[in-house]
Amino acid sequence: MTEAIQVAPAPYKRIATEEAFCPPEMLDRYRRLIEAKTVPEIGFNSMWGFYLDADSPRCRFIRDHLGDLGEARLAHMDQAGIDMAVLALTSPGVQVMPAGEGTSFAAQANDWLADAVARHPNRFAGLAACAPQDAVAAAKEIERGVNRLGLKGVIINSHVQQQYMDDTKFWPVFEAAEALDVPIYLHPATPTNRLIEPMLERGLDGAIFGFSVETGLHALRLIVAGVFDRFPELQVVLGHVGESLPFTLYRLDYMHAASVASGRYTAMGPLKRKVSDYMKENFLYTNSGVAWEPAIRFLQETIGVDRVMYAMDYPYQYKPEEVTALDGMKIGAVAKKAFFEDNARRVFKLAG
Ligand code: 1DF
Ligand code: MN
Repeated sequence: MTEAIQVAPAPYKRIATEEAFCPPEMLDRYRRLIEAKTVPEIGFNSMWGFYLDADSPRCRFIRDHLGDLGEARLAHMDQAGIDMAVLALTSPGVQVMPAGEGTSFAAQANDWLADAVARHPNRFAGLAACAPQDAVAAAKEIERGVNRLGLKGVIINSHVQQQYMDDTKFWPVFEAAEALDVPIYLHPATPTNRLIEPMLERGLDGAIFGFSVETGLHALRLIVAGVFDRFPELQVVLGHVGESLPFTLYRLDYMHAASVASGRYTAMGPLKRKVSDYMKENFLYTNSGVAWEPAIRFLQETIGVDRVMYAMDYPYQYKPEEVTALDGMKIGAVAKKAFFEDNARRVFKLAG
C-alpha cells in the first residue's frame, strides 16, 4: 500500500489522460486464450502469461486495480491529487480476439466504462475501445461509444494482429474519429513478432523500450503512408513523451525528404507537409510514465505548450509523489495549467 500523502492544492485541476482499466472478464478471457495457445502473438502470450499469475507485489497491484472503477481507484487518485482520470481499456484490449468476439467484447467494455463514468462523472471520462480487425464494425462502435455513451475518444493498442493501421483496410476507423471530431489514443502494445525477439531475449520488449519502438513505428507508418493527407483533421495522442519521437524531429524531416528525393522506396512517396508538421498539427502528447521535467519541457518547446498533457499510467506506474514533483516544474503558470488541465479539457471535450 502507498502511504497517504498530503497533496498541496494547485491552481488547476489535475487530469490524468492515460489510465488503464480492464473488466475482470477480459482477464479471464486472456487466460483462456493463452492456455489454449490460440493467439499467435509472442508478446501477448509472454506478457499476459506472466501478469495473470505472477506473485510479485507489482503484478498483484496491477491485477487488483485494473478491474476497479470504484472506491480503491478514487482513493489512489485522491492520494496523488488526481482530480480526473481519462480511462482506456488496457493493452492489447480486444485486438487479439477474433473479429466477431472482439467487436462484441469492445461493446461490453464500453458499456462497463460508461456505467463507471455515469457513477462518477466528475472523476472519470473514458475512451471507446473497438476491434479494428473488423474496421467497419469498429467505426460503428466508435460512433456508438461517442454519440450514445458519451465517450471522449478512441483507444487503439498499436498493431492489430501483427498489422499496422496504415493499411487502407483500417481507415474506416480514422474516418469515424475524424468525422466525430474525437482523438485516437495510439497506445503501446508488445512489439509484433517480427520485432520482438531480440528485445525479449534481454527483457526489453515491454514498457521499458519495446512499447515505444512498436508505437513510434506505428505512428511514423501512419504519417509516411499519408493517413493525415487523407484525414487532415485527425488527431492522434501519443503517450510516453511521444514514444521518444519528438527528440529526433529534425532528423525525421531531413531523412524523410532525402529518402523521397532519392526515390529508393515505392512505399515512401511525397507528402503534403513535413513529418514535423504532422507531428505538430495532428498529434498530441502525454508524459505517461515519464514524470521528468526536462522531457516535458522539451516537448512543450518543440511541439507546443497546447499539445502536451499530463498522464500517470495507473495502475502500471502509481507513484503519487511524481504528481507533486511535476507541480514544481519551472514553467509559467499558464503552461502548467495547460499541461495538467486545459489541454485535456479541450482535446477530450471535458466539461469544465
Ligand atoms: C505496462 C505498461 C503494461 C503500460 C501495459 O499494458 C501498459 C507494463 C499491459 O509496465 O508492463 O499499458 N504502459 O502504458 O506503460
Ligand atoms: Mn499505458
